[in-house]
Amino acid sequence: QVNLKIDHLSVSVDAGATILEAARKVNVRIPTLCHHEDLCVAGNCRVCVVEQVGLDRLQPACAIPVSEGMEILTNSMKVRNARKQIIELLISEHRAECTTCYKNGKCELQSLSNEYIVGESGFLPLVPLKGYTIDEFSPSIIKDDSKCIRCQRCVRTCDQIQSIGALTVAHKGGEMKISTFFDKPIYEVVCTNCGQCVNRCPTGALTEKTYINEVWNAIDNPDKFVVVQTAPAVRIALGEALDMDPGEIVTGKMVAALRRLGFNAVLDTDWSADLTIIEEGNELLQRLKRVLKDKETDVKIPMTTSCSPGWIKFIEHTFPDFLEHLSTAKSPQQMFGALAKTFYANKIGVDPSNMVSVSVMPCTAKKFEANRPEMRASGYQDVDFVVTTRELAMMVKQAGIDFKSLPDDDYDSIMGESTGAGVIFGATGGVMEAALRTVYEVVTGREIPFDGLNILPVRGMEEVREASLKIENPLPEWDFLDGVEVKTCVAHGLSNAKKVMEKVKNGEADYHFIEIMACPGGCLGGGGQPLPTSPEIRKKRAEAIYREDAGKKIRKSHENPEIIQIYEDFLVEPLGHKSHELLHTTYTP
Ligand code: HC1
Repeated sequence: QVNLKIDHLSVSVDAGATILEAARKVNVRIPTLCHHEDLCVAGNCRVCVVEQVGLDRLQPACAIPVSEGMEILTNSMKVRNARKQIIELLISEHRAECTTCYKNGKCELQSLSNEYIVGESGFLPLVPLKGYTIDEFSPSIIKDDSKCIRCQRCVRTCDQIQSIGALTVAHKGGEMKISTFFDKPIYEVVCTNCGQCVNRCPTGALTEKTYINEVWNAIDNPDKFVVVQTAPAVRIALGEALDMDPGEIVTGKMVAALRRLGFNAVLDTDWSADLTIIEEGNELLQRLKRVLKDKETDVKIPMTTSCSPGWIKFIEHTFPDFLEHLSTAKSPQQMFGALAKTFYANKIGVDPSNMVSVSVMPCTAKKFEANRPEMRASGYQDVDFVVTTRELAMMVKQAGIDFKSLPDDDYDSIMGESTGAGVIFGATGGVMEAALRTVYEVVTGREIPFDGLNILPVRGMEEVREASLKIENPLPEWDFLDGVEVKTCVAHGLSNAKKVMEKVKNGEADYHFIEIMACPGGCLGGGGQPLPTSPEIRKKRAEAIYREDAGKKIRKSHENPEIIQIYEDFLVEPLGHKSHELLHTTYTP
């Protein structure tokens, strides 16, 4: 332990802790910009400077480790003046169009300039804004260099959390900028559209591309029937953007809000998550049969999940020889979209050319996924517009809805009923848990032997988790699985996906099934979720997801009555002809 004083308050912290961490321990707030809890220290914005008694030079609190007997002043006149000048310099190079900026009210630079009353800065007229680029080509992300303060949070996110390096630092000194390979649009480089950079950008330099106006136009058009689906992880995070605390479950209020916004049908991606389990679970069993029983050698095991579009883009770029390991099942968003404009349109008597399919997702990559050429199985674009959790919150505010006082409404039917297995898709390990609940029961005729259906080994925030499950006394059809230890692996964040895939590539992994989600924590930590993000916030969202699961009457996908019904009415059987036409696809390098 190291003992020091922060603003005359005594504090003890572990050796190696920074001044910033010590200050937080005694509830002293030091402002930061380049610092982020998820990322390594950069120390390049200098906003966190503090005074160390006995030293002339100010110190960046985020980068300097504590030492015994240190005395730190975080709020002296010297510190305040320096901080104000640093903020003024940042503002002088920033296109400060705050009132019209998408990040207005959520911009960390804006908050600081407000706190330090930067209105009368001498720097403002001195440093003219240079020529800048606004890259709007991507369907998911907008990069506006004129608002970049070069803190490099995005660069560190792309490198450390995602192992991609699509964003890099180019040039030096005053010319320094955040760039891409040959300064190409992000749409043309190895960006996976995950939006983790957007979540950590302190200003409006990186934002999601919004489709709010397109959705309002569709709702206002009397000739259009507008259906909306809501992803699992939206219901446990939307409240954060509407003055509620992290971890509050707002499923019913969200449904009520969507109805008041004017959507014609409010349906649930959790329903198609249940459907995904049926299709993907059966695909896994078919692959295992072909390998273990029929001794086929060209069938790819381990099979990996395929619902995270950032992960799909990553494997396409980074491990193109392993694309056949991906399950052919489309993501729940896209299964829903394909069925909305076929099965559902037919059921309610709406011409699919007059249907507009909207999804609310925690994810920026879902915008890209909806636009992929593979996603037109209905004969139309299956999902027309994707809005993030943040965009939905904005629509709720635009409509003047008092979200907190809304009643709890129920989803419409059909394609609105879901199980606990569907909702846990939103947390890392959830797809695996949902699949195991169903697959084990299909193979043995018995419920999976975990207390209360909670398969704890696949839960949690550990970067890579492994779990195995021994099959004993299967039903006669599956006797080749008797005694087989089904080995599974779960990874979240693409740097962890890379570690797992390197093992697969090097023949060091004997897994049967791998779940990969592109974002830290899974979709609950997606690039479209309310700001800010931190390990603590993601933990609260995960706890909420599992509470939602525990509170569901039905917690296994194969017991969802609306899933049973669609096989009876339309799909006939898992992996059947209709399923292949609408619910499965393959990706080519
Ligand atoms: Fe996800 Fe999925 S869980 S990918 O994270 O499989 O975005 O929430 O909607 O499609 O269901 C996201 C979340 C989401 C799909 C489902």
